[in-house]
Amino acid sequence: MQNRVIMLADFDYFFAQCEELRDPSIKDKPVVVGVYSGRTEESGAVSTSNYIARKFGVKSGLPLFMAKRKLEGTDAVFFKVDHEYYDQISDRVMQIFRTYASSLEQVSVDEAYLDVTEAVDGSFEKAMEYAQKIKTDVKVQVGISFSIGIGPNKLIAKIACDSQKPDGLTIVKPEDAESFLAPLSVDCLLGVGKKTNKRMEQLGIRTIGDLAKYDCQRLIEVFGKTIGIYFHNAANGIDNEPVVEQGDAGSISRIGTLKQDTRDLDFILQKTDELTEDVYKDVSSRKLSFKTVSIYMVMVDLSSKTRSVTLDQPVKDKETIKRTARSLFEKFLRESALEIRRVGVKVSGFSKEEPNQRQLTNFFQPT
Ligand code: TTP
Ligand code: CA
Repeated sequence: MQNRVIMLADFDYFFAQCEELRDPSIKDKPVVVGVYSGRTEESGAVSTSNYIARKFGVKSGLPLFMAKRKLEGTDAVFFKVDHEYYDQISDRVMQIFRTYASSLEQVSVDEAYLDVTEAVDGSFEKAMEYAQKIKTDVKVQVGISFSIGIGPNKLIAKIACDSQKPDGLTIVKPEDAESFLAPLSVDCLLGVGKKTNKRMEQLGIRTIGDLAKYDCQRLIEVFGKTIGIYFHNAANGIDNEPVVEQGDAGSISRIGTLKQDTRDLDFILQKTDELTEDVYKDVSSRKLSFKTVSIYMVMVDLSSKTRSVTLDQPVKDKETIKRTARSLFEKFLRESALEIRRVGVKVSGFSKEEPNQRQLTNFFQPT
């Protein structure tokens, strides 16, 4: 098989950068975007901040009143999240990415994998130039900067991207993968959270290099077969997951990352209900009816799964999406033992006519 060349693009301080784009006069000030819970004027948390604000210790998750305190005496500006605007910017960038990649996998509002193997003839030398070209194109057309990681697979592209931000461009050739990964802490790997990190520490595993050399059989005993093998492969830079397009012209979908890996139905549904609101907004603004509802899951071992139901008749209401997603997740959780990292909701099988009318009339006609 030909060497793959995969990129991960991750937009810099995304929500705050969008605000700077809307009003460039704030560029040299600390910029904070927050979610206001509405309880008091000050209650809520920081969604993200620009790098100037980060120098003051203001980062995602910090309570807003603390952010205000840390930025006292500066000319900091605060914004409420405006998802609609950020989604529009994101869509424009993704459209440009699409013209450069043979497949594009959008993983969140500000992150996407691009399979550029064909475009660069499998050459890592060409990939560097190609990435620069994409960066410039997006900067000129939309005005957004982002970091790119390039590697022989998604796993390495992701770690490469995280290693240099903002406006980074990091390339890891296949022959350098081992030496690139070895010194990094194991928690750079997807799926290694606090608990797993601690467990690994007890086993004497601190770096990815330690993990790569660790006996695979023993890993399987400790973490179970799927996860044990995943850790062994990941540490050795092995990842065969393809870059998969999410959705197509005939579908509307949203994907999001859960705050923590979980198998808790209510926790998952909280996220999917949020995603459903966005999907529904899109569906209703285009006056569409749909017949199929699907859910999408990325598991802790990075494998992805989908489940769907096709209804007898087209519908167009939000509750059907929520209810169907719930029953699909209930069923899925019974079938799979792994924790889930990301979830998605999709509707497809569109029609434009008013749903149900004709069928209902038929139904009531005497035979
Ligand atoms: P990230 O990519 O994690 O962060 P970022 O783009 O703000 O900064 P970086 O330059 O480090 O990539 O998240 C993308 C967006 O998701 C971010 O702009 C705001 C939102 N977000 C939240 O709302 N809450 C959070 O806790 C995090 C981490 C992100
Ligand atoms: Ca980002």
